[in-house]
Amino acid sequence: MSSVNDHKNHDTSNMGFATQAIHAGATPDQYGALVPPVYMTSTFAFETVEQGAAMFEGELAGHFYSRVSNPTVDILERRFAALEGAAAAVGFASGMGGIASTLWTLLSAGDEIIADETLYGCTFAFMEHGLTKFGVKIKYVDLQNVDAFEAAISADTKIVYFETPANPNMRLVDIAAICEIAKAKGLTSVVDNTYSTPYLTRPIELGADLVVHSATKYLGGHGDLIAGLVAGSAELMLRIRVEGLKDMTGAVMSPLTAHQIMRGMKTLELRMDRHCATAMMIAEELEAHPAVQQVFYPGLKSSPDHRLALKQMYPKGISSLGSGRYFGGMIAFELKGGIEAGRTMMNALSLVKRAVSLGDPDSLIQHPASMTHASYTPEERASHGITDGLIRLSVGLETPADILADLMKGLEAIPIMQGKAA
Ligand code: 4LM
Repeated sequence: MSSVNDHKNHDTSNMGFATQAIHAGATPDQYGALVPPVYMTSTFAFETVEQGAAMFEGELAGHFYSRVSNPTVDILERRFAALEGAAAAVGFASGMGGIASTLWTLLSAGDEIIADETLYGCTFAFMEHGLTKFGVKIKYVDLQNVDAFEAAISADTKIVYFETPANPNMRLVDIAAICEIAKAKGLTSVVDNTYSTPYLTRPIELGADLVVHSATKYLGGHGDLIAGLVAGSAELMLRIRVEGLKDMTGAVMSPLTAHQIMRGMKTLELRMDRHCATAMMIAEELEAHPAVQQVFYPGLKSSPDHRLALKQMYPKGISSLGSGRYFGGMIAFELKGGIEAGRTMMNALSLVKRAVSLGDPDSLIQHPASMTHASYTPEERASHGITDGLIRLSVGLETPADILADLMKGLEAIPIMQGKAA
């Protein structure tokens, strides 16, 4: 197998986040092309039969089939690994492709995962309805409670898995505290860093073994692709590539998608600064609005996770010019009139689009209980902390005052705001 990810061509490792997002992993081509060529090829010719055999044996590095590795995807993988502070990374066809490839590589029948109570709906469905079909056990634990996590670990536990901030209710998990226990107990820790991005949080530096992403979101950053990325040690990533990706899911990233993600990542820091600054402003405005019951945003002083966010989400020493308000671009909130008021509000919006997904330049709003988290039963949602009245907003890159004005127009449409009964 090719040993991609293990060579350095252009050492940017001591440089800033934005520099790495633009340059890390670059391999100059024969023409000096600034943007890496898109190698749209399924296969690669061997010079000799012996050379091909050596690549299949893993004795010789190189690309031989694009389900295993591809030069364009390889540059993205090395660039992304640098951003996450990881030794290696692998690209996938989707976030779910990366999560499935990772967990199928690491688990066998009889093993147990401890997962946080709040997970993206399809990740929950994959665990609850997919992995369990193959004899894997799932234990859901509130991972904000470190003692409960330690107490839940059994002889069968192999993995601890969580999102922070969690989709959709914005709960934060203390990565360092959970991963320290995981390490001491011999578990593999897997953190879904989609909401934070490596600009705000680098789980590997905090002790995590693996970081998974829906690259569909902030990394791609333009709402025009579906992709996943996973980062970790060279040894784990090679296993995930040759077992989970090559043989189990085949969920391979297209070289064209890798090109689009690299274009998107060049502005990740700039975009995140704007997402964060606008989201902070909107969270404060929503919290002050009479129709709003509660806002869930770690940047708010009222958030129970604010202190942890200051510790875990602040890109210390990385950004030289940022806004200083770094709590991500996602907000969840509930209205006093419940989901009925929520439907009225969302249907009255015109700039902010009613759509799932997140991290796009376009502001997006959706109702988790009937959309992204509809794969939970109502009882499961209740016990996993996903309320029916919750509304999720992905704050985009439009002019901040325009996003706010549209949201205020939506809130004004609620009967309670017009003096009528809610
Ligand atoms: C959504 N999310 O929430 P792909 N991990 C997290 C996610 O939010 C998602 C995935 C993985 C949404 C999609 C409709 C935290 C997806 C899965 O969609 O397979 O790239 O990622 O709106």
